Amino acid sequence: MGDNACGSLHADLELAAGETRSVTVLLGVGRRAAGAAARARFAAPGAVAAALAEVTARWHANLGALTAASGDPLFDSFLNVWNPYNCLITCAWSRAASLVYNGERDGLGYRDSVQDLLAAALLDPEQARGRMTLLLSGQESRGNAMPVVAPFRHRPGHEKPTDLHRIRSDDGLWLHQAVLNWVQETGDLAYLDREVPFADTGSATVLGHLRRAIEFTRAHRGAHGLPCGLDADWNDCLRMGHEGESVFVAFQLRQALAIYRDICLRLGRAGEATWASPLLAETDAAIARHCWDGGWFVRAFSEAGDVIGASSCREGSIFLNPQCWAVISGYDRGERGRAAMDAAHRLLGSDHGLHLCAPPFATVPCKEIRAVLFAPGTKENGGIFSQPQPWAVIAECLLGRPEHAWRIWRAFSPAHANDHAEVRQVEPYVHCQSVHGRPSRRHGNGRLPWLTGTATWAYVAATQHLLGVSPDWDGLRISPCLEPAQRRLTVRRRFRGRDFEIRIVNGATGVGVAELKLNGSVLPGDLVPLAASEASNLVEVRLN
Ligand code: IFM
Repeated sequence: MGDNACGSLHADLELAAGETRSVTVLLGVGRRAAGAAARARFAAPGAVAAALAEVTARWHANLGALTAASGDPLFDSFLNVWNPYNCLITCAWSRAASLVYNGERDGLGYRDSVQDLLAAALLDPEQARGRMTLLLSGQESRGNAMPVVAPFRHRPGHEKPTDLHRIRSDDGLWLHQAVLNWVQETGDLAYLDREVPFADTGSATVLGHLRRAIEFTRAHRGAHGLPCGLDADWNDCLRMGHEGESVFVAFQLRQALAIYRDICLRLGRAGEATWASPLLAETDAAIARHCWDGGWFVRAFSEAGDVIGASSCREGSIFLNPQCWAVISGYDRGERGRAAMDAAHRLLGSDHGLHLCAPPFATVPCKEIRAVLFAPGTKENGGIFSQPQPWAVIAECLLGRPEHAWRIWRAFSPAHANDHAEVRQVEPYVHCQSVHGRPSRRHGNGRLPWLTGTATWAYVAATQHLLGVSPDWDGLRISPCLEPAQRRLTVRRRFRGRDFEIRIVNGATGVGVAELKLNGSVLPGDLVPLAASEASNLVEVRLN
């Protein structure tokens, strides 16, 4: 009748006083012979305990990649255990095994799976490399990505090209940040020159794949010179029309171009960097000309020429994503970036996080904004969508505003919701897709736990921006963003096989490094250079 299927097993045991017996329940999917082999293997005494010890050790190794002692036990327990666990489980299952999707889809949703790599790069770089290569081979030779890559039947070089009307405009542009982050984490620059097939035909180096994604986006631009919305962008419900334009994707494009240029400079490919620079300037100019509404950035332009997410709109007059991405993409970290985020706090803020848009949709045609199908204040229709919350945290850290950043963090953090669990309803150790917004009678109720891109972004926001320890080409970049009350904290992090204990002492502002010492020696700037480090290191940081 549409609810979730449930099976149960039971075994009757009669125990004498003091007697101990063990029952092993073996579950799996596969061929009969593999099942028989597994049964034989685990029948041996001690085999189950040994396998469990192996699994436990592997999890500890993964989770031990980064730990923090911040003085806030809720922040620490979530960051040290549950958030990375949520990230790796979400990455492994992607969205394929989700009860939410009722098993209707047996592949990896492209955009979500690429974003999952951001956390996996630190927690399990080898697993991330395999997944990244698979996803790169889900990019088609035109530069777009297949909406779903099904690992078990994926045949790189032989997939049918996706119908242009089914292509999502954002998919391929998540690759740039994911690849950069992985390469900076591992130091494996050679990966950028690895040849990977396209899904349909031909192949290119990883760097070539990144260029192709940019070329595709540039080849599909609309009346304002901004990227076309195509089937949808990150927001599944926003149907701008094929020729409509997405401001969110425009920010993604400018970020992709900036990353591409930086990678090329690093590789010494000046010609490629010179290709990207004017395109970046052109993208910025189109954004400057068309996307600022006076108080915030608009969300999109429909094929019919209507603006979406502007003060003139009666429904959906402001959207959260473009405000965050104007800052994240590096487009504006000054006056407009601050004004845009201020508008987001003012018009979208609540105790449970920032609403995705407001006011909710009620009368727009469903074929333009599918969110109108959801009750006001839920999901994409003005709910508090979880994934953009860490984007807002990151934006505030990049603006150097710790109070805003930490306030948003606490508002959407599952652990911090445990004191109002009866409202949140979702387990306090896992992120959920969205929370009912103010227009809903259930304001504050969380929905759809586990398989959400929130996990990976929350991890990035906490580790790289709040704690401010990020992988860079030559070492670890230190840029914490702390509230005045956070006087000192410690981060332990693995980086390219070496251990770093980073002790941070706050100053008056909570941002900007005043002094940095590596193993007792003062270093200039905010980079801990790998070349100057040892197997085990003490980093002492004093903030401004
Ligand atoms: O970005 C999407 C995601 O791919 C699936 N869940 C909903 C998100 C927002 O529409």
